[in-house]
Amino acid sequence: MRAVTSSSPAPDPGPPSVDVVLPCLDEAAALPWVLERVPPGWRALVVDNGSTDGSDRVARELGATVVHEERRGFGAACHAGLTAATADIVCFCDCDASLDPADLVPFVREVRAGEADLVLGRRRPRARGAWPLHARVGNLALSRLLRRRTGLRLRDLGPLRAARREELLALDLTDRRSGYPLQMVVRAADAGWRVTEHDVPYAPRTGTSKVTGTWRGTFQAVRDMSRVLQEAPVREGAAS
Ligand SMILES: Nc1nc2c(ncn2[C@@H]2O[C@H](COP(=O)(O)OP(=O)(O)O)[C@@H](O)[C@H]2O)c(=O)[nH]1
Ligand SMILES: [Mg+2]
Repeated sequence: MRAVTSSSPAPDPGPPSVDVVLPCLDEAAALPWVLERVPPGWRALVVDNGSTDGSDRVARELGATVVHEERRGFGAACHAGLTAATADIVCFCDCDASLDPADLVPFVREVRAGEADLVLGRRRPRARGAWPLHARVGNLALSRLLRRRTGLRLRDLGPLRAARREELLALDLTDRRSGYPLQMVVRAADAGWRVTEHDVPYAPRTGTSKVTGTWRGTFQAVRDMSRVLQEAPVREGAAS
């Protein structure tokens, strides 16, 4: 038997079975809670979007892989994570401790079993203040518009989700701001994906909101999402 010297490289753990994309803008306070809940064997891809609170260092110290994305915007962060991912299945989760990455386990099982192509978490607030009223109302209105546009009956358009990496890339998403999650669902529906939705607990975030907790963020989200809903369906094989 050959002695293992201290200079031997650590055994290659092999490719991750699942990559979890965690868009992150100044979430140092939330990162420990989020990262310790990423299921074993999965890789946490923290996409740092120009944080100034040391989020990248905290994430690295906690064992996450850090991807840097200069361009601001929720979609820019999510898409950089998707591009950096290598696992067959990619999940998305906010990095603010409002959603638990461990809740993604049944989502991944469903995608792996071929029972769904995109699984979404329907946010169920566990405490007052987890979800501001205007955000809830906006989301409900959005679900109606989505149903009219695609026929999909969803009750939320939450950020917790799982799908296959190559199929996600093939959707060719272009939004890089708040329309990204909606565009993913619209294009998935147009492509005939089976989209399912399951309840997940939604807790008040740690730290301050960048989107729905601010007027500017809310206004921008409404504008971005309206634009996505006005897009003509992408037809396969259509000349570009
Ligand atoms: N809005 C926004 N969020 C970003 C950006 N980059 C990363 N994020 C992350 O996206 C997630 C969702 O943002 P959040 O402020 O919680 O939005 P809210 O849940 O609508 O209040 C958080 O994990 C943010 O840190 C960015 O450039 N803009
Ligand atoms: Mg949030």
